[in-house]
Amino acid sequence: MGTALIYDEEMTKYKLLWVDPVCNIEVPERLTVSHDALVKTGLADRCVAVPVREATDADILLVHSEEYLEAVKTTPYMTLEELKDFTLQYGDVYFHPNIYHCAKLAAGATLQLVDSVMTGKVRNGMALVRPPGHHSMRSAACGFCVFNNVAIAARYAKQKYGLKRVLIVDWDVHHGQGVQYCFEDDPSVLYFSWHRYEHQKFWPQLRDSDYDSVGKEKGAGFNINVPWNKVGMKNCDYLSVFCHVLLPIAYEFSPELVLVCAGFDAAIGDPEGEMRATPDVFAHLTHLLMNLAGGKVCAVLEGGYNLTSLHQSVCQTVQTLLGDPAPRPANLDGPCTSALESLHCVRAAHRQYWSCLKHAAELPTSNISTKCIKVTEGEEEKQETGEEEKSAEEETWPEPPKRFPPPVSTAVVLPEGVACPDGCKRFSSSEDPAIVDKLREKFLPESDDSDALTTLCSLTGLVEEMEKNEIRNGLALVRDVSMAMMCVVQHAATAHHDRVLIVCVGDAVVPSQGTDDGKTLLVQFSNKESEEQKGKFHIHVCLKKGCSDVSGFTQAVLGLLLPLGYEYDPSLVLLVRTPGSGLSDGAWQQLTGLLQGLAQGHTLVLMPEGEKACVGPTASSLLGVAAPPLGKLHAPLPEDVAALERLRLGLQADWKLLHTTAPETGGGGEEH
Ligand code: Q6P
Ligand code: ZN
Repeated sequence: MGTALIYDEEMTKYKLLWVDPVCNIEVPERLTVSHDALVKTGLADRCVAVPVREATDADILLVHSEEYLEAVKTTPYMTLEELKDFTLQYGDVYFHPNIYHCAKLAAGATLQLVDSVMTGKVRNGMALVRPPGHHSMRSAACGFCVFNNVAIAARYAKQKYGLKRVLIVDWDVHHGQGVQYCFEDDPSVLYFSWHRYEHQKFWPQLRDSDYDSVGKEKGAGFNINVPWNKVGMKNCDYLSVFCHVLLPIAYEFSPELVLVCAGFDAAIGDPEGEMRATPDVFAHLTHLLMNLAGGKVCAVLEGGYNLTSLHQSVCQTVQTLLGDPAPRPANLDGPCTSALESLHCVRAAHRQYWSCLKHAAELPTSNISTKCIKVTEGEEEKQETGEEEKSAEEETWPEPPKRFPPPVSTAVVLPEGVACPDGCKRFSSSEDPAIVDKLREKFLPESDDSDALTTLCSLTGLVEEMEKNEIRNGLALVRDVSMAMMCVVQHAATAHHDRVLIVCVGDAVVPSQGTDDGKTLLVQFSNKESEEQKGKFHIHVCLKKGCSDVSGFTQAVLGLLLPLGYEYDPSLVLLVRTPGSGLSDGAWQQLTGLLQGLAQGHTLVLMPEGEKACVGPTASSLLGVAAPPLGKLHAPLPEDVAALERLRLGLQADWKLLHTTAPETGGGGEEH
């Protein structure tokens, strides 16, 4: 199951023909540099090349009016003066004799991508297109957009494949108001957008772009706007919104297809966005979506005007779609105050629609929503002084390091008689007598269980191979998970793993000694009454029904474990499943899949010998196969919601990525 790449040079064959400082950033080179970078890095070769096609009138009419389509159809025959005039009736867009042709190809390319994914020809894919789409409306071009590629694709997918739920994630830095207007009253299409807003001072300056536009009528709750009221948002701000807004809602919604309005103007160096997220963040944003909808993710290019950060971000996205491990997330120093304000407002606005947000702070948002009026009425908000402000174009950032997938994806340590799953490699390390002696002394002092010793020996070898990046991840069936866990943790410390995240599912005797030095972070899920918190690095998540309630468990994973994991930034993830954890295969696969965004995919899974049946599903998640969808989630148990919220609040002092509220509105947080 591959990754589709859809591109056609024809879409570079139109450009701005007159002087217009607003439109001169939308250049053909945006496509050529992106495509060239994919070719040069060898990524294009690894994709399945799918040809473009022209969208038909019927396709276009799924979203646009006949009058508008007919009007656009006349543009190829216009003179320069007529084109200029035609352009004037719309905002921030230009026409060219060849743009109608390209707009048909852009929409058609998007539909080809949807077809390739929906028919199972590929798992996921990306379409590099011009003109972009998310601003165009039923009867209007806008913001460089002629036809709304992604909106057309959503309607097409619903019609042709009978889909009931489509998620559109718009990570472009502008608000795709065209998409919002198209699906505002439609609960079958969930639209999420973050965008530079600055209390309505930033283009397109719409009141409708604020967090309180949640959708209308039946579609109420299915439009999610995250307005950025300051520039300079960073990786941490983006990831925080994914963990605390988008992912919980998306998992509750359970889409059958994910469409991404993949603009890259939210990246550093972009003159439009003026944000400061580095290109590698798109690897994580992509990865975090790849376990939704059974992995059916279609990314469609929208904006992105700094040619360097654009091509770097496109490569990060495509490489992640191809399944290569994401780079370690860097500099997650906590979301800024303004981002936390936005986060708080969005969660508050949506709490009545989504059970995952039922507990969202009931704190006031009015002081934030009215700010726009205050700001436009009176003095400009004063910019913080101190550091010299750099213009977006002067920003510099290191090129994202090359991502090398290890030669072996998944190694397994299994007892004889348990078959090695397809695609995995059986692992055993040569038994160095010195190491064997040490292991026996430490872990099996008065036993001559040579099988157990061999297993421990293999585990330590496996950890070393992961450290050397020879093996990506691994899975072991062991007799005593607690002992194996101790052994791996101790060995990891000597094998130069700086930090190990231990995720323990179910009740196990976990070592409490040595878990407060920061070298390990232990997060344990169980139904055992939560004893008092054991410190920053030993976190006990207590759920009433343990891990058997999928909703509560998912909520804990998305809102607690992921932010903790991202902030901790481990070099190894140790995922431990204890006997009788009660976790369903589906939820376990989601957990396994999501955790691989950390530690460059270096996850070692330890499972009890009795759970042979789980080897197959686990291996498949480790190999990068998307987890099966969990289905629409019901509301988690109220007592679990309350307990999780208490835990999150208690941990906020130590972990900034757990914040969902700005200091003035409650909670902690810091200005960047
Ligand atoms: C930006 C228009 C704003 C002037 C303010 C899919 C891509 C896009 C288009 C942005 C249009 N000018 N300086 O459209 O969202 O990036
Ligand atoms: Zn944009």
